[in-house]
Amino acid sequence: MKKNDIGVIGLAVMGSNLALNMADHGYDVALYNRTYSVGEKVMAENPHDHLHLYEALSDFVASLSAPRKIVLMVKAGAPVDRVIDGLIPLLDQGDIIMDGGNSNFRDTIRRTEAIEAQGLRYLGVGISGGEEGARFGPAIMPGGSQDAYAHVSAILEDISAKAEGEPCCTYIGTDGAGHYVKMVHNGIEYADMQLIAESYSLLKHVGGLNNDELAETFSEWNQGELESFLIEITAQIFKELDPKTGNSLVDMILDTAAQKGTGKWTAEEALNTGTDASLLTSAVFARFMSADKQARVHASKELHYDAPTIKIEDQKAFVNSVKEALYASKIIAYAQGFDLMKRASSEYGWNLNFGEIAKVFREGCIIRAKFLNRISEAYDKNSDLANLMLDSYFNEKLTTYQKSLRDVSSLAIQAGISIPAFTNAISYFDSYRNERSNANLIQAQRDLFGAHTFERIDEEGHFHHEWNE
Ligand code: NBP
Repeated sequence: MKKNDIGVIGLAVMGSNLALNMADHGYDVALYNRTYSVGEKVMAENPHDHLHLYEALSDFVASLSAPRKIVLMVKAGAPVDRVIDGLIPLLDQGDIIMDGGNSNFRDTIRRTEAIEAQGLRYLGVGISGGEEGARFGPAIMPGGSQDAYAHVSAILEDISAKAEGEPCCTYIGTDGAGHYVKMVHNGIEYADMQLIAESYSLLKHVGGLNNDELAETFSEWNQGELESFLIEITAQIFKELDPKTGNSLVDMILDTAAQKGTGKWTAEEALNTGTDASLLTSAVFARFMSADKQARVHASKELHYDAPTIKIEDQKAFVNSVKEALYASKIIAYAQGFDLMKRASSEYGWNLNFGEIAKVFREGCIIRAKFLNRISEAYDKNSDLANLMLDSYFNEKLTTYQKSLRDVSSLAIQAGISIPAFTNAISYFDSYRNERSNANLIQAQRDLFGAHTFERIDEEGHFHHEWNE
């Protein structure tokens, strides 16, 4: 009997759709889920000649061709370890386990070491695109040994999204590299969403746009350099009506944003690697603040600011300024995300290829955007680019658009509208281009209270000064 090409364990939203995607590409896919009835439901709802469900894990494993290729699509964290523990006794040398969930890259590094020590092979595979992506073509970021990747590259590339005919799937680097890049993708996604949300605040509260005008504005923006999945769905959201009340649905949604952890990990990694990712991090903090609804409702009655009336003389020009501010900030968000990956690459020994990573993000994933081609071109021109903002295209855009970012940020501050991502963007830009910072004073303070020493501008070495009492 013909053996199955690949197996999928975990048949919730992501696993079932990924399996269907593989089956559509002609692969015979073995399926297993801890709760068998979940698998039965998937089979009943999606009958497919290439899908084969097994009740016993041993039968699932035995049905696979050698070397066995098994994708785990279970909840990240302890469930991944539980499934691996159950699988290991059933596998043979050289078999390949792939974790396609949002695992923490440190767990992936640990699992790679433990599993490969037993003669098996392990890949940590970042997959982005949600349900739709999994079903019809996600962006895929595989990490692990290249030898293991060679056995699964054809399947992963087949099922991935395609951008200009190229698969949005490329080998990222050893052990946790794939999950790291997926984590940073999610950190950038948080920033992209926060910047769009802040643009919404400005357009609505300062510009006075109603939801129909907002829909039209975002649709227009999606025709130009901001063209992206997130701008497209934002335009769509403003058109949607609430079936219960007939109001705009967006106005009926509670203003508390949820999060599942990858944004927080990105912020932690910024601190761990000593990277200024203040814009990305501000997007995570903004979600925390949004979730503190009760405190905000209370504070809104206690903390007052009499905002001056801000009159926008030319609404069209204001909308254009917000667009330029958004584009400039988006450049800065990606500059921080890629800087984080650059530092991680050297810290964890991954030798990441940033041009290829930008290409993988072009389709299938949530941050897919026209803009990604520019990033990949920038790294094609100079693979060792110190910061994305220094690329000639992005430099020119920042030179032109920074005025709008400064203008709308000032207006928002005057109006009392919170815009942490915009203000962090301009602050990062100004601190990165500042040849002489104010840290001379910090060093003086450190030396005065703690004898931490300082370096001098005119002489090599570390000095301590006996400060006057
Ligand atoms: P979930 O993250 O909701 O996980 C549900 C699956 O995990 C079910 O198959 C469940 O089996 C299984 N599972 C659990 Br929970 N504990 C288990 C255990 N101890 N042993 C065996 N199986 C266990 O599924 P998902 O939303 O499809 O996501 C799968 C992975 O993909 C996650 O890591 C997620 O973060 C990642 N991801 C999700 C999205 C998205 O848009 N949803 C996007 C990108 C990445 P059961 O049926 O028996 O409970």
